[in-house]
Amino acid sequence: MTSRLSFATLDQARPAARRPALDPRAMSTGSVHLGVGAFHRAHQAVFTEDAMAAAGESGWGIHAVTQRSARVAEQLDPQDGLYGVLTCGLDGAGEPERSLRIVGAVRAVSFPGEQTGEVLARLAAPTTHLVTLTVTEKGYRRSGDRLDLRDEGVQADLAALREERRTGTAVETAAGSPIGMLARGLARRAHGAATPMSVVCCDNIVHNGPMVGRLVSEFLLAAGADGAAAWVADHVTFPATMVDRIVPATTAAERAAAEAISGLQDEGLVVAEPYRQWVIEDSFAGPRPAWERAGATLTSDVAPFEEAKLRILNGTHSYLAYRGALLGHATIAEAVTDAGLGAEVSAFIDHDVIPTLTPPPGVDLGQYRDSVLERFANPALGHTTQQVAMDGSQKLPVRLLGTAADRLTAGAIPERTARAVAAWMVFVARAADGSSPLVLDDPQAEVLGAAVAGAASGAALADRLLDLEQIFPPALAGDERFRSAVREQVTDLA
Ligand code: CS2
Repeated sequence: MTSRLSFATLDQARPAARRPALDPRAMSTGSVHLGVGAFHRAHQAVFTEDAMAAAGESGWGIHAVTQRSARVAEQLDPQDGLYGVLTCGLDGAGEPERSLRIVGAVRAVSFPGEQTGEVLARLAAPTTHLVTLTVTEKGYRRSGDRLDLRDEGVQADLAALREERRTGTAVETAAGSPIGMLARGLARRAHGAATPMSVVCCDNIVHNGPMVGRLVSEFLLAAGADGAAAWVADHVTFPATMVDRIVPATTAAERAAAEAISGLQDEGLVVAEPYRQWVIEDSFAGPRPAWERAGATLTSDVAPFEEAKLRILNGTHSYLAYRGALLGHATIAEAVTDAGLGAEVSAFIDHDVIPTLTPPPGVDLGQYRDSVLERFANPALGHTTQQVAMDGSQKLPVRLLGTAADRLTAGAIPERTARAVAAWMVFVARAADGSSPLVLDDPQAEVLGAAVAGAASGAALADRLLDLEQIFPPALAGDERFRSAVREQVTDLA
């Protein structure tokens, strides 16, 4: 039987598997990460480990926290936090090429269920200088731009903080939401060590850092913790970031491939493309890993990078996911290499997206488009259209609707963006009526299902979904030029 990856077996890993860049046993923990999915393990954890190795530091081990379940803890605890990143690229001849590195930067994993106390203590500790987050769009529990104070998880956290303040003793009720957990930790910090902290949002959301700062403040004020809110405003920074690496869900075949390389079983394996990018606003309240020495860009203005990435990469990803799934393509690579669809998304980027963007310093947007489409076409990746199609109600506003609004303001009709939106609508309708293998995996699935049920025509389907204010800002939905473009495109696609 193959042994499982852990400190005890690390030395038995075959030489083809790259070992951690520095000895994980010698690391101390300097940061907390909320939302330890595959993306964090393939992105920030790798940058952090490389930064520690480059700078000869060992103080940036990560205390990672799952959003809800204990699953990642079950994967990583028996492995002493070690896991592999299987990179799937192409060699010079265009043949699939895989390489494996073992990462050791994740030093502990907690899940909110029973371990909220541990996490709160870690957030309050003066040795913690940094929090990073990848909790996905829906994890922020927003309603419009604001924290949804009616959300059950947020309410549980508000009750816990009120109780802690009222009794003056630590309340460790299970965290119900990532923002609640973070704000409860920051409130303790404010009244304890009061050491400054930096909170780095790594989700695909417009102006992600400031958004998290606002939600934390709203939470603290709603809990009556005005003093903590004022302390946070003065001592905690929320740098904005642009994060990029394609990280599909890991399959059994990939676990077997990694095991064949290392000779060790790895339940925490993640899969990624070779490319990775991280642009970070240089606004830190205390020390941070030397991420720039691991290839990250520290800059005073992330906005142009963020906007180009969200609108070109993520916008096109969603377009390919919905249109591709409707055309029967299982993967993004199949969808983008479908000649018709490939041309369609290129034209979308050129005609609708690029005119809305300011090129980031040193970036040619045409080249950026080509590199994104080439990355999507990587056949070694197996990123499914169904995976990217998930959570459309949360993703559309960030990825597509800003483009549409900006084109309308400029006096142009964003026909191609309307087609992308229409593809989502038809996808929703087909997935909701159960007549196809498509799955509607979305926190708003019920609302969407009710909205599309019985829509008698393409135009009716478009109207019903456009009327959902939690997705379509009224100014956009009320623009007749946009509405009729979407109606036409839905009719065409349906
Ligand atoms: C994708 C992203 O699943 C999705 O919605 O668009 O996860 C994408 O792969 C990453 O943002 C790439 O950086």
